[in-house]
Amino acid sequence: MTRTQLGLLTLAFGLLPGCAISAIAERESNEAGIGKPSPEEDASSPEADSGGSDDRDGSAADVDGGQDANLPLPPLQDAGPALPDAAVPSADGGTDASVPDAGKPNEDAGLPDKAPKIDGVIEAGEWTTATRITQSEPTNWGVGKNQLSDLYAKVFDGRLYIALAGKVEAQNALVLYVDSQSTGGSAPKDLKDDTGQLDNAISAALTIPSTMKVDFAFGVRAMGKWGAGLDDTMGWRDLRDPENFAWFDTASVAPSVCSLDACETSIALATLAPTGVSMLMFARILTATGDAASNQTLPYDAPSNPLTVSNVLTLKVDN
Ligand SMILES: [Ca+2]
Ligand SMILES: [Ca+2]
Repeated sequence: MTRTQLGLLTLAFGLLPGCAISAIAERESNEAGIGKPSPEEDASSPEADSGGSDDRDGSAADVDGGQDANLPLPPLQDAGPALPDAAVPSADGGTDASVPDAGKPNEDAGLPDKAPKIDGVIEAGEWTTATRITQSEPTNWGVGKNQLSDLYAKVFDGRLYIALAGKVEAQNALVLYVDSQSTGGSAPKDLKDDTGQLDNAISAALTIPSTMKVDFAFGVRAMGKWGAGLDDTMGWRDLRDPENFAWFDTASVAPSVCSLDACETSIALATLAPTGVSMLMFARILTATGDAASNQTLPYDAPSNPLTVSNVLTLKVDN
């Protein structure tokens, strides 16, 4: 397997003003921002979804489904079939876990590439060979409560590795959408699974480019979590059955860990079963009902209209 160091970053649509894209170079993570209300007081307005250019709007789905955020659902109530185990990546034994890598030089330069350690900590040098995108729009959902600044994506040794720098309150969800299969998938607004703490958020009222149909998603409803099995509030979902998402074990199949300010996860390419040379992805912070999104978008999109996705990350499956 060759490195992803040359991972190609393109955007499906033109970059918008203010877009901060850095495929390889490191930048300071932007934690600055001014105090803004939490989404209860300042959620994006419903009309944000109007005016999208998506020509598949004709079948707008009802993704509401009611507020289930705080219901103590049985863990397996909505679990789909457990999928076959994939190899668990080896830990890389990082020794400086307390130091985020933002702005640091590539300390792995010249060394063999290796798998990131899935521990929720973006360590110095750990993601330097990943494709990285950033955005610096201050959050309008509460500084220190709901934030999203960086997405790292890397294919290594047959697995997709993802890191998301940010945080999310328990009444919301941080979601990464992945289009790995060109022949299938859905627009999020056409997904209809409303059972499970992540499912309404994933089934969000998002308009996406007509060139994209999502097949998988990673989501989390709370920070400070180690994957420990099938988790109602964290992990990967298979969206190929748009009305009954399958889950993946957050420890053995798709290791997932969120510290208080970042999530890391990995999943086998064989599970995502990519059908092309690249995968498309984007991330949002959404209400649990999926009706509103925070203004912070990755890749960067118009902050006033976060429910319309214009820009997506293209990650090469292999080089
Ligand atoms: Ca790590
Ligand atoms: Ca697809």
